[in-house]
Order: sequence, then structure tokens, then C-alpha cells
Amino acid sequence: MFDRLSDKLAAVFKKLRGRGKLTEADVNEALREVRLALLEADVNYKVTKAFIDRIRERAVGEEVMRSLTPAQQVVKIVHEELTGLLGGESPRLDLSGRPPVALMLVGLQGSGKTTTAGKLARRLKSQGRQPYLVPADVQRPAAIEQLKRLGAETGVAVHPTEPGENPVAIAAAAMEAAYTAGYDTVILDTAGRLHIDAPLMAELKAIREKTAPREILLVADAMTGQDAVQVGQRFHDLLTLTGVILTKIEGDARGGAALSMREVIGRPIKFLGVGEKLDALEVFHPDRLASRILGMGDVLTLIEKAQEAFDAEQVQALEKKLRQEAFTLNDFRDQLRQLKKMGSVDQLLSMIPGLGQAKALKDLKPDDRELKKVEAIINSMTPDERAEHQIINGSRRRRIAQGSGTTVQDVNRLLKNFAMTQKMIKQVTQGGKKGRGAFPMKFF
Ligand SMILES: Nc1nc2c(ncn2[C@@H]2O[C@H](COP(=O)(O)OP(=O)(O)OP(=O)(O)O)[C@@H](O)[C@H]2O)c(=O)[nH]1
Ligand SMILES: [Mg+2]
Repeated sequence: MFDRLSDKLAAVFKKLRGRGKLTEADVNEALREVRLALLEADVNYKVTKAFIDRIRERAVGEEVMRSLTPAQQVVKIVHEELTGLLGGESPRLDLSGRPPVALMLVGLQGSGKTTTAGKLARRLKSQGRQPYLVPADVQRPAAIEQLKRLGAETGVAVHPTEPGENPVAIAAAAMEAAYTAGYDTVILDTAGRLHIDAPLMAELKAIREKTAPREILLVADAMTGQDAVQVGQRFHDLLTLTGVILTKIEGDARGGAALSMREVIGRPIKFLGVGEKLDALEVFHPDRLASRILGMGDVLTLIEKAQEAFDAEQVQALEKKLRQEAFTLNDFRDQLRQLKKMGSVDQLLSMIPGLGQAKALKDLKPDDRELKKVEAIINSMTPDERAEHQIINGSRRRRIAQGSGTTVQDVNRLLKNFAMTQKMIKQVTQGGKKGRGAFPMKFF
């Protein structure tokens, strides 16, 4: 996500950094390009204008111009303003009050409400809460089944809604049932419509009356861009939302909805849906997303993801290795093995500072078969070779290919990819010294 915007901004800042001393005209030129990049990413026009004005006001001051690193200062200001635009603080779910606490999910048809209900249930359960999933959608009989399936998958209880029941009555009965059974969080999955219409709103308002939800969360499809923002505005006017969950964000290269939502409707984005699977839900951290968009990576989210897949010790060891540039083929193999647990390679790469822009690495997308091959190749190396891949000469390559049932080309390709990864990591971790990409590490 945000690939194109990210690439564009990287180009703007690269040019700026190449300048040394900055004039007001340089900054204005850069801001004009930032503005175009945002508009192209489908960010709301007014939001873009206000954003650029705020940056300009701060960036053309004497202090920035006279500083030793004016370009870095400008990037820093953009980062801060982008974080502010996205909401500043990381918002939390409000689950306070006497249990059972209700969370209500609303949104247009197909926006991802039911899936998100399952993801939230999984998440809350893993945090020690006792969620209760409620299908308050009787529009489609299949909707009840869908939620029951998700409940079974996550081991979360699902209210026994019958097709044809009244959604308002269901919601009321579910609150009672949760109270009696001791569930502390009721997740209400409501019906979607193609358009916002009066009957739907009346139904949602009645459910709100009955359940007094702490959170009314709009589930919006990020791929619909500015439409998602418009829809958000309407839902907010009618229901008073407490927050937004943007789904399918992984598919949206432009990301304008995410960048406009907060500013336009004044409600925080609380989560991002990044895939169809139940673990594909990320807490929305404005500062981290800003870093990701500006090509500074998102090391924290990466490490958190890793923490889910590895144990804490492994993560620390990896972090240390990355910083000490002692990342060997052994580690590479370990990483590949863990990849499957951690999500798509694309997603991971986009979080590593500097790597987001590394086009070459995008080809490094192993599928299962590829992964096995890579493992086999590394397994066929001697410990020395794994620790120091430079010693792998032509005859060793032939031996390794033979040993692993692959070809010399396969071995060459792996070594090339690995060397590239190592180089990238090196560039990123040493960024400051060479001047290249000096800014990213500043923030970590
Ligand atoms: N790629 C991707 N797909 C998602 C995400 N969230 C939901 N989906 C998919 O979007 C489709 C619709 O999701 P649902 O959860 O059924 O949407 P809904 O809002 O409940 O739909 P209705 O009940 O018909 O209004 C499904 O195919 C989901 O797998 C996401 O974050 N990323
Ligand atoms: Mg649904």
C-alpha cells in the first residue's frame, strides 16, 4: 500500500537533499510536487491544501533554511505533519464501562464488517477478553453462517441468531445472553446496504438505542478512495461514529482514503484491515504509517509481527544482527522459514526502512516451492559457507546445486538475492555515514 505515493515522495526528497543549501523557491518547488503526489494518491483536495499550507509555514522559516541539514528538517516537518494528519496519537478501543460492553460495526455492503468482526473477536480474545459475536444482519441468511464459521475458527461464541428475526430484537437478546453467560464484549455485525438509506439508518439507530455501544465503528473499504470518505461522513452525521476501520488497505496503492478520513470526519482510524485472513488486522499507528509512507519503514510493526511469530529471544537476536550487519545465510534461511507465519513478503519489506523503495527486492517473493528450494540450497552448504557466502566459488556452487537437487542458476540467483538483501540492510543501517538515506534512521 502507498507504494506509488511513497516512491513519489522519496524522489522529491532525494532531489531536495541533493541541493545542500535550500532556498525558499526550492522548498516551494518540493511542496508543489508533494501536493501533486498527494492528489494523485486520491487524497481529498481540501485536506491536501491545508496540509501543504501547514508545512510551508513551518518549512520556509529562517531556522530551517539556515540549519546545517535543511532537507532533513523539511522531511522531519513533513513527517510530523503527516502524523498529525493521520490522527497524532494511536487510538485505543474504548471498552470501559460495566460489561457486557457493545461494539457496533456499521458500513456499506461488502466493506468487510463480518470479516472484521471475526478479526476483532480473535484479537480481543487473545488479550484475555471474552467476546461474543452477534450476527445482527438478517439481510443475507448466509451472513449468519459466515459469522458462525468465523466464531468456530477463533473459538469465540456466536449468538444463535435465526434468519428472519428482527435485528433490533436480536441485538437486545444478545446483550441479555452475554450478560447471563458472562461475556464481556459484544461485537455486533450489522447489515450492509449498497447505499445509505433511511430504513437502514433507522435500524442501526434502534440497535444503538438498545445496546448503548461504547464504540460505533465504521468499516470502510479503502479501495473505494474518496467514496469511502463521503460514506464515512454520512454515517457519522447520522450515527455519530467513534472511529473507523479501513479494510483492504493492502490492495490500495494510493491510500488517499486513509490520508483523508481522519481530517474530513474528525474521527480516528483505529485499525487497518490488511488481508482476508483473521490475523490481518493492524492497530493504526499514525506515526508509524507516516514513517512507512515516507520510506522510513515501520520497524516497530515489523518487530511486533515478528514477536507474534518468533519468541522474544529470537527477535532480539535478529534485531541485533541487523544492526551489527552480521546477517548471514543461516539467518536468511531462518527468516524465510518464519515468513509464512508473518504474512506476505511484500508487506514485510515495506516495513523495513529503505527497503520499501527497493524495487529489486520485490522480485524476491518466494512461494512455498521456492521456499523449499532455497532451504534445500542453504542446507547443502557447509557451515563456513553459510557464515561467509563470499567463499562460495564456482566449484562450490556446482556441489551445492548437485547436493540440493537444483541448478547452478538457482544457487546463483539465491546468492545474488542474498547479497542484495545484505547490501540493503547495510545501506540502511549505515545510512547516516554515507549521506544516502540519511534521514530514515534518524527516527529510530
Ligand atoms: N483483501 C482484503 N479483503 C478483505 C478485507 N476485509 C474483508 N475482505 C474481504 O471482503 C469481502 C467482503 O467481506 P465481508 O466481511 O463479508 O463484508 P461485509 O461488510 O460483512 O459484507 P455484507 O455483510 O454483505 O454487507 C470478503 O471477500 C472478505 O474476505 C481486508 O482487509 N483485505
Ligand atoms: Mg456481513
